[in-house]
Amino acid sequence: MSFILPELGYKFDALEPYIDAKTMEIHYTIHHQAYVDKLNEALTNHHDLIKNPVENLIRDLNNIPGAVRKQVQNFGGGHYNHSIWWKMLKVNDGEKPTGKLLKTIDKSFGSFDDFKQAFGGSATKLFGSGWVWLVKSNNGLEIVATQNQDNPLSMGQMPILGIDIWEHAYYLKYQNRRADYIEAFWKVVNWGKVSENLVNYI
Ligand code: MN3
Repeated sequence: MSFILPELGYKFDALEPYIDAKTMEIHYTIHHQAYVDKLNEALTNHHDLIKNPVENLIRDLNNIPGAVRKQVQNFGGGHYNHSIWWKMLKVNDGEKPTGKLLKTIDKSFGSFDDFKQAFGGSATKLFGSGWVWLVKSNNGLEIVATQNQDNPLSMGQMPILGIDIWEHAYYLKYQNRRADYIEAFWKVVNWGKVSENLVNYI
């Protein structure tokens, strides 16, 4: 057994014009595939680890042997982050959170607009490569930024929405205009999936 690239679930052009088809194709077939390949390569001689779901590996990095811990953190994180992210994306035609998700956002941030501003602000300010997440924690919902391919799961928090802030996620279409990418991101949040994550996450 080894790790495999999961189905994307939609065509490369499904998120046009907000995220372009070429970026999606490269992001999925080259970047995500590379994380999968490098994780498999790193764990070639660790049969006990390779049979685990990737989330189990990154949930407790201290349990990973030191010799491969960094690889699991980087490549396992990259594999896991992208696997959950593809499912969080869908052209939403202006749809907004409803029901329990909206109530929880209001309770944690004041309003949906306040949440968007805080999340977008965190994504704008993130230095270098990383992700910004909306996570479930003991105190309700929080916004967390992670460097590289780290995932909040490693810190005991459950990511229900994320945005990839690596340049490979937006550079072809937006170049240095990260703020435009973040603005466009709101058009492709799959709020139905985020709601599901709030209730069912792992
Ligand atoms: Mn990426």
